[in-house]
Amino acid sequence: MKNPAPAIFPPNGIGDTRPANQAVLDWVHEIAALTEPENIFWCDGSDRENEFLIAESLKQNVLIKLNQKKVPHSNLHRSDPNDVARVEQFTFVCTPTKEEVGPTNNWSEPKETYAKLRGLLKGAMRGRTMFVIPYMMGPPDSPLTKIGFEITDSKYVVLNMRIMTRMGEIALKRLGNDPSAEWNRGTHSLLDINPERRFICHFPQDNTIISVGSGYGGNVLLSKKCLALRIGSYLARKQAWLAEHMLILGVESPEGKKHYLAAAFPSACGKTNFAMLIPPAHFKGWKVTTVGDDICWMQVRDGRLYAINPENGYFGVVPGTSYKSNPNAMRAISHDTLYTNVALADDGDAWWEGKDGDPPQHAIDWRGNDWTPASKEKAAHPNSRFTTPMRNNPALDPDVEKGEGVPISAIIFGGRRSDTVPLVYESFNWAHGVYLGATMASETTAAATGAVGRVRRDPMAMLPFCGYNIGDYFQHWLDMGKRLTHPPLIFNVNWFRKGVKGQFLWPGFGENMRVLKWIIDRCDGTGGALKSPIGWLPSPHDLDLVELDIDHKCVAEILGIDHEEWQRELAAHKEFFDSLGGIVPEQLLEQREQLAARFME
Ligand code: OXD
Ligand code: MN
Repeated sequence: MKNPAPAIFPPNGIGDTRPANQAVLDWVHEIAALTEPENIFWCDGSDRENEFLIAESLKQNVLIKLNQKKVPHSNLHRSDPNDVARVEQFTFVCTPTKEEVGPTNNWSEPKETYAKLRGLLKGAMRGRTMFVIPYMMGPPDSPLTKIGFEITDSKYVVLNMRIMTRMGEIALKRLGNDPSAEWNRGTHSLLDINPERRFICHFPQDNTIISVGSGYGGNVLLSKKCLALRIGSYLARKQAWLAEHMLILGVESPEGKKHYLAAAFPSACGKTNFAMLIPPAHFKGWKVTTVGDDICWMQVRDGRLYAINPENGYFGVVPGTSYKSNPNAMRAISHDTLYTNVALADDGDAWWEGKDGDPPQHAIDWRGNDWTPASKEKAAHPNSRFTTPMRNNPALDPDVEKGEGVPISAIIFGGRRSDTVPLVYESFNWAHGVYLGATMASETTAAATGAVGRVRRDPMAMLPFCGYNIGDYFQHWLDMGKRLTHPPLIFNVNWFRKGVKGQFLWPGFGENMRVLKWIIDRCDGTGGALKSPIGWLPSPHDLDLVELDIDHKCVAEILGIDHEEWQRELAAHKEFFDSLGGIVPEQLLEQREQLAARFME
C-alpha cells in the first residue's frame, strides 16, 4: 500500500510526512528493522488519507459499512471475541525498582521486559503495513500539551487515533526540531491477538509504551490510558501538574455566570453522560457544556487549578445510551462515528441494549451471529464503544481549545455504590477532599475484564491508571493543595444508591443537575448544608427538588448516613490503607482517625 497523499511537510527532503526531528526517524527505523513491515505509511491525518483507509478497511472486512442514511459516514468494527476490554492483569509499569510502581501496579523489570517484547515484535509486521501516527494531546497553545508517536499495524487504530487525537502535521509542528524535545514513543502490534501474548507495558523513565497482542481501544489507543494517564501521571508528578481520570464540564446560570467542574468516576460509571447533561425543564436557562469526558490535565495558575482536555474525541460505552440517558451523545454518534462491537440491525443501523425504541426482530450480534429478542446473549457487548469527534457534541464548550484551560471551581469524586454513600456531600477542606478521593470505591463494570459488581477501592478512579506508587500520588495531591490559594471545593457523589427493595433511589441522568446546582451554590457561598461526621451534607430543602417526582422518604434515605454501614466503611478504609503497606501519607491516616472520631462525638 502506498500513501495515497504523500504530504510534503515538513520539507525535509524525504517528500512525505516524516518529521524533521531525527530522533523520531531513528526510532521509527529501529522499530521497522525489528518488525520488518512490508511498507511504512506515515499518517498525515488528512481527510483524503482517512477516506482511503476506510475504503481499504471495508475491503478487508476490518470495517462494516452502516446504513449511510441512518448514520452517515459511520462504520462498525467487530473485535476478536477474546479481546473486548482493558486487561489490567497484563498491564505493566516497568521501572528500575518495584517500589517505584507501588502495590497497585503490575511491575516488571525494564531490561527483561524490553528483551521479551523485542522477541515478540521480531518480524511481527511481516506482510503488514506499519503506520506511523504523529499526534498531539491538548490544544496547540497549551503549556501542558504533549506529543506522541504511535507505530501500529492496525488500520482500526489509525482510524480511532484520528478521531481521538489531533493527528498529523499539527503534532509535527509542535514537536519542532529540537533533538531534546519531549515526545512519547508508542509501539503497537496486533501480533496474533492471543491473550497469552498480550502485554501493555509502560516505561515512564523512557516515555515509552509497547502494547502487543490486543486490538481493543483502551489497550491500543496509546494516547489515552497509556500516555494521557499512566505516563501522564508520572510526568505530572515530576513537572508539578495533575493528570486525572476526570470529565470536565461547564455550568452556566441564566444570568451568564459560569463555573467549571472536574469529576472522577471509575470506568463506565456515567462520566460521558454527566459531561453531556441536559438540565431538566425546571432549570430553564441553565446550560451544561462539555470540555472533556474522560481525561483532565490540570495546572496551577494564579493559585487556582486550570484544566484542559487533552483528547479530541470520545471513546464511550454504547449500551444504555439513549435519548433518555444522553440526548447529546445520541446526536453526536448519529454521524461520523466508528462503532465497535455493537449489533448490526437488518436495515444496516447500529443497535444496542438500551437504545430508544423496540429492539429489532433480527440482528447480527457483536460476534457476527444471528440474534433475536429471544436470544440469551446480548446483541451488543456490554463494553461496546463509540468513537466520535468531540466536535459532534452539540454541547461542546466554546473554551475547549483554550490553551490556559478552564478554571476549576469544584472537583467531584464518585462511584457506583448500592449502599452507605449518600447522594452528595462536601469535604471540610483540601486534605479531607484528598481523603475522599483516596478512599473512593465502586462496584466493578464491564470496562475491564474480571468480575462485574464487586466493590473495589479505586482511588480518584486512577487505580488502573496511576503510573507510579499510589502513596506518592496521594502525597502529590496533598502537595498540589499547598500551592493553591483558591483551591476547588471537593465533593463526593453517588447516583447509584439503592433502597431496601433494590430499586435506585435517585433518578440520575438530567436530574443530576439538582446536585450540580447545590455544588455550584456551595462554590458561590449560597448553598445551605449540615455538618455531619463525613462532611457537609445538604438537607432535603437545600436541594432544589421542585418538579421532581420523588418520594420524600427516598430523599431522606439517599441523604442519610447509617452509622453501622459507616463503621464497616471505616474498617474498609483501614483495610485498604493497610493493604498498601505503609505508603499512605500520615496526613491521610490522620484524616481517617478524625473521621472515626467524628462518629464518636
Ligand atoms: C475508558 C475506561 O475506556 O475508563 O475510558 O476504561
Ligand atoms: Mn475512562
